[in-house]
Amino acid sequence: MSRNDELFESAKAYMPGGVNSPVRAFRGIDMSPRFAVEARGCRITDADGQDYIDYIGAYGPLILGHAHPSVVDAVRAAASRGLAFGVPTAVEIEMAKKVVALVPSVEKVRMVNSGTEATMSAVRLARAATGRDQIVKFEGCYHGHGDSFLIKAGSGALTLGIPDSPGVPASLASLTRVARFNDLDSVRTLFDQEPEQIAAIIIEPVAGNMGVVAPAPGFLRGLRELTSQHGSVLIFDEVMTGFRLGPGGAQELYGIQPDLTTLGKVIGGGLPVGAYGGKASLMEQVAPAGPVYQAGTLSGNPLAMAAGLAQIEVLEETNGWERLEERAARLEDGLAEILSETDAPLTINRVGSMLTLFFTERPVTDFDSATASDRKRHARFFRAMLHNGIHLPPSQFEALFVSLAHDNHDIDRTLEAVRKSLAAASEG
Ligand code: KE4
Repeated sequence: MSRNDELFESAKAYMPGGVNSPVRAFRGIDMSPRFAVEARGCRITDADGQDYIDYIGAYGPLILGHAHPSVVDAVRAAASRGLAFGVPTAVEIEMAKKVVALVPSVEKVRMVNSGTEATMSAVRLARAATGRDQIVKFEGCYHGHGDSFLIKAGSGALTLGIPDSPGVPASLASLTRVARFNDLDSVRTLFDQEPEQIAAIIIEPVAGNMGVVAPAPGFLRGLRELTSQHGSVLIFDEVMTGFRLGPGGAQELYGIQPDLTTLGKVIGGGLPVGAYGGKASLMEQVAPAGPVYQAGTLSGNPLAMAAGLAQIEVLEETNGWERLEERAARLEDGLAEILSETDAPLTINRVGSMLTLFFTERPVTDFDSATASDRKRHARFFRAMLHNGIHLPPSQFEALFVSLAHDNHDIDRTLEAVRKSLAAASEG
């Protein structure tokens, strides 16, 4: 038995499914997960001493790659001064100033400890600010594991949400409406059916959790117009896209200003972090400035702030976002060339340094077209890529993340592995 397998057997004895987050368990991939021992740059080493070029990047935080010296030094220096204080620190002001300076719609921001906390808090604030209870989310978008988001589209015209997990009360689920990504009519219908009932629309402006799906032209602007028209709050969940698609994230890329934005991942550099922010008129309603309660023992933790600031500063000082675009475009161009030489059913979706290779020949523009992908073929491809030294995210419905640590040689090695692995994937 390999060391990875031994560790997984041991892990399952103490943790549900042997992991602390479900996606890490490699479910549907028909093999046990690789246990990371260490990582540097774009390479990760597992418990059996195998090295891989890594495209998980901890699902988004590691935009500079693993253990970047500037980030490690910043965390080490912060740790030497204490790990947490329970009183404010100046570094929290630096992070808040950075977010306000770079994210177009954010005038005030609150740090929390995860993307889930950020989205839960943003929805609570939107409900308080509007006095309404209903929210709209989109099929295929993931906003963390808050009860109001673990909802799937119900049947029937009202598309009443129904729980997508045991433990979510039906009464709460019924306050979430589910619309279709890139389908403005599905949103208009909800407003027509229940005008003035909807507190907020929450969306990943570029979906990353059904695989990467870009907003269709006019879709985000349509949401902005509908929410403004109906007095609802527009929440952009930029936990994945924030500070990744550029300094101002998706809202800068597409020129749409939401009322609230949630952030995470990149701003923590790999340490636990989340944030929500927006117009001062909204954020001033959050305790202790206002009545909307939200709190967190380790919110704004100085080590997470130091790591996030170090990442952002390296990106700003080294033209990082432009270089990231060049690397990701090289990968996409190489994949497109390979696809032109094969009859494998494949579709590439890329926005910036987020990319998904869907095993379907149809364009992927929403949840239905994404889930039409051949998951078994994807699993064979994943296993073959791992065998060829490339660690992709273990799900058809996750994004690959290109980091600044992926150089041209790494990208070219990846493309060689894709050629070999597609052949292996096509054998049943
Ligand atoms: P966390 O609570 O996992 O920090 O963030 C939740 C979240 C919220 N919004 C968006 C757009 C997100 O992508 C996420 C978390 N992303 C997943 C990856 N698809 C986290 C990986 C995991 O669950 O282990």
